[in-house]
Amino acid sequence: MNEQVFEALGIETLPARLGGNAALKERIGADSSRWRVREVGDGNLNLVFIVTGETGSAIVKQALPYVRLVGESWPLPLKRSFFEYHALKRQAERDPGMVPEILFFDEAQAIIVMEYLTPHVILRRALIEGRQLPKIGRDLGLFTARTLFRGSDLSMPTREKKADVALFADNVELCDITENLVFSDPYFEATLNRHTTPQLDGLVEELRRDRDLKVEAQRLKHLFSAKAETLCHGDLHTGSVMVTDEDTRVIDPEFAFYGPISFDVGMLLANFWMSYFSQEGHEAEAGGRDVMRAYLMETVETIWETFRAEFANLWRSERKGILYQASLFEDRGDPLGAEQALAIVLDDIRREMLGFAGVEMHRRILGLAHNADFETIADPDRRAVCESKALKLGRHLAVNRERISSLADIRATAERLYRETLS
Ligand code: SR1
Ligand code: MG
Repeated sequence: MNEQVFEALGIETLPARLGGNAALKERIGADSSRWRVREVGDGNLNLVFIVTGETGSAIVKQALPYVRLVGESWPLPLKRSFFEYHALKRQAERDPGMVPEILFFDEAQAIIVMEYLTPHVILRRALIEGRQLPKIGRDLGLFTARTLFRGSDLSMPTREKKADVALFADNVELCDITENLVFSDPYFEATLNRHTTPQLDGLVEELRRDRDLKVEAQRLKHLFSAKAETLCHGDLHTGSVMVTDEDTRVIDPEFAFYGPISFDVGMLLANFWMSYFSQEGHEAEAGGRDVMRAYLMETVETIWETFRAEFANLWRSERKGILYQASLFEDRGDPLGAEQALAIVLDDIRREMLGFAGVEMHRRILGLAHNADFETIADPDRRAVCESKALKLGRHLAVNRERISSLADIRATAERLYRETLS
């Protein structure tokens, strides 16, 4: 077979197609006639297979030339697999042990063969079940600080960073998805939008008439498209994290792009806040998930505090790039100048991060790509109660982000919104 012609893998064809692959044979066993293949992809874009042989298992992920969620009417280039591979390589260097090990990459077939994480589960699923994972706050805080600091001009040699910006600049179509689906579509009647109707109709109309909100969403889009600060994961939600009680791994960075440091952190926290509001739709009796709700708020605080602390550590120990050089501060006997700059940089990140969180909460309820936290609440009345609270917090974050002084304030606002419809 000509390996240059793309062909989607299937359960039947995979052993014959990859049976000669040395890396896969070494990991799972050489006799491909004994391989068992399951397709487990439940994301919006790709095929994902678990392949099990006599000595082990591996994941085979293949991009399709279209958006799986929508179908062949929405073509999407295979090169996203190339960006995912390169992002995984960089993340593995910047925070070792936090992404799956890559065993093999075939650019023409858009195939990445990687470590099968077991007994890990998708974090979003665990949170829907009401499971509290003890390590995720710290692990995700460290991951975001390390990958985002070490991928920026605070750390990288500028020649290397600029070459990398050029490399990832070609991930145009995936950025285009985010630019439309996150920052614009939720705020008008875009064709692929959907929401829980008629329950949310009034609120949706109100949000789409909200001039302040639309202006903020466009300011955030401007940041997303113009602030090529660091290599972002690009789609860091709770469906992109796999967990056990002891281990946390971040997967799926095919949306990787050079953007604001604040982007990944904001997307991530938004998904914990959505989980917070969705718990009401999953609890067996009123208040049954109170402990879970408190855990989610504490996890948000741990992620942010860990991010800040690790970012500050790296600022003090690894600031070797072109920005805020030590030659201007520490080397001139002015360490306080560097601390002043750090405080300002972190404050900018915090204000941007809240805005990104706000629009992410909106697009998961109003746009094309919803999340299972809300979608698995079968009763639409119950689901709409949860979603409307999340929409209101999202609006508050996006519009008031410059004035919100602490995560404690957000927690108080979220708790007030949660209690709103309780009798
Ligand atoms: C058309 S792709 C929809 C969404 O799925 C991905 O996971 C990203 O979040 C994207 O926005
Ligand atoms: Mg994904």
